[in-house]
This record gives sequence, structure tokens and C-alpha cells, in this order.
Amino acid sequence: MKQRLALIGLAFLWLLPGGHPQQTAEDACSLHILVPGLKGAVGDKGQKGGVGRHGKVGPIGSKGIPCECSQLRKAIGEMDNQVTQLTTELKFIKNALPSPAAVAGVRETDSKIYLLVKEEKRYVDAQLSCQGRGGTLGMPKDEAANSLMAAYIAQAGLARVFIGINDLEREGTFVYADRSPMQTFSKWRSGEPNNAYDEEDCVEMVASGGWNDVACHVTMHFLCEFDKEHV
Ligand code: GN1
Ligand code: CA
Ligand code: CA
Repeated sequence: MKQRLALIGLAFLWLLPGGHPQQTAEDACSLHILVPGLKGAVGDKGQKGGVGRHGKVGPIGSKGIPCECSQLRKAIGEMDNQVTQLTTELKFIKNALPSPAAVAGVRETDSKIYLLVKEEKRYVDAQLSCQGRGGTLGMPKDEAANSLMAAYIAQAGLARVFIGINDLEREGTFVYADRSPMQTFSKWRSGEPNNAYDEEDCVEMVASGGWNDVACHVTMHFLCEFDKEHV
């Protein structure tokens, strides 16, 4: 399995823009940083190569063929085969198996993935936890996102969770965790935000989908959001 994951990782690296070698054979020969140094052809001893990323670059012969490319060609051919195989397998996984997101118990839309984290944290630590996972606290910016988040909270049997909205910087001016300003959409419960005890600068969503400002230092479960483009 580890090997399979390594192969998938390799395939993605391979598919990254610029990662696919479009170089000519001559270019491929100069990829000192990607491969251990190749032995120079027999001839007068050439200058010693620089240190490569994965090993020392061998001495380059000053006469004859500058380097031996057949090993590189062979490796590239093998990787091409692996990419083909992985593409087929990925197609199968996407089409035939249940959504990995569903298996993991998260919720998703076309562009986002939401994850309820059942650990009790303060607002700032919750946001850090989401960031550490590659996302932010959930930012309901329209009715669809808000409903999805509310249903997720309710189905998990939770009463309230931190979401990514706060007025930490300027009292009364609520912004999303990505610092974007609140637009026309909001879902404040009746009477909220009330900045109770003069200390409520963070926001919880209750299971019905309504928002309430609460103190940032209380601890509760939280809901993270991830951009599919960035995961
Ligand atoms: C009150 O009732 P409860 O706990 O859901 C208050 C909120 C405060 C909260 C502080 C209508 O909410 O504004 O943020 O306590 N609600 C009302 O825990 O006063
Ligand atoms: Ca406040
Ligand atoms: Ca409040």
C-alpha cells in the first residue's frame, strides 16, 4: 500500500506543470539535479562534476559522448508506463467506488470539502488546526453552504461549533477567517450579534444554521473548510 501511495505521489509530481520532461535527449543528459551522476565516457579525465541532489555527479569525460542517456530513457519509459497504469486505476477509483469524501465522513460540494473536528478548541486554536490541515474554519458565504454546514452539524448530533467569522480586529465589523468582508449574506440568530459581556468576537453556528457571536476563549468543536483546488 505504501508503495502504491508512493507511486501515486510520484505520478502527481510527474503530472505537475513543468514536471513532464519535454526536453530533448541532450537536455535530459544535463539533468544533474534529478539523478545521480553518470560516469563519464572513457577518455581523458574531465573536470569533476558538482554535487548533485541525490548523489555526487560523476566525472565527465572531455572526449567522446558527453553522457550516457539510455538509462534516463529507460527510466522515463518505465515512468510513462506507471502513469498509464495509475491513470487507469484512478479512473476506476473515481467511477466505481464510493466517494472517498463520503468514506471519510466529510461533506463536499463541487469546490469545497467540509470537515467537522470533534476536538474542543478555542477559536484561534481551531483556526490553526484547520490551517494545519490545509484549510480554514468554515466560511458560510451563501445559503447553500450554510445549509450544508448546518445539516452536517445536526447529523453529527452537535449543538454548536466554531465557524470562521470574527470581529477581533474591529468591534462590530465581522470578517471571514480568510479576512474577506461579510457581504450581503448573513445568518445571525435573532438578537445577535450582541457582543455579550463586551467580550464576544468569535462566531458559532448552531445546529439549525443560525449564527451567534461568542467569546473566543470558550472551547468547542469546530468545522473546517478546504478548497478542492488546494488539497
Ligand atoms: C446566550 O442562550 P444561549 O447560550 O444560546 C446569548 C448569546 C450569548 C451566549 C453566551 C439571546 O446564548 O448572545 O452569546 O448566551 N443569547 C441571548 O454564551 O441572549
Ligand atoms: Ca464583538
Ligand atoms: Ca452573542
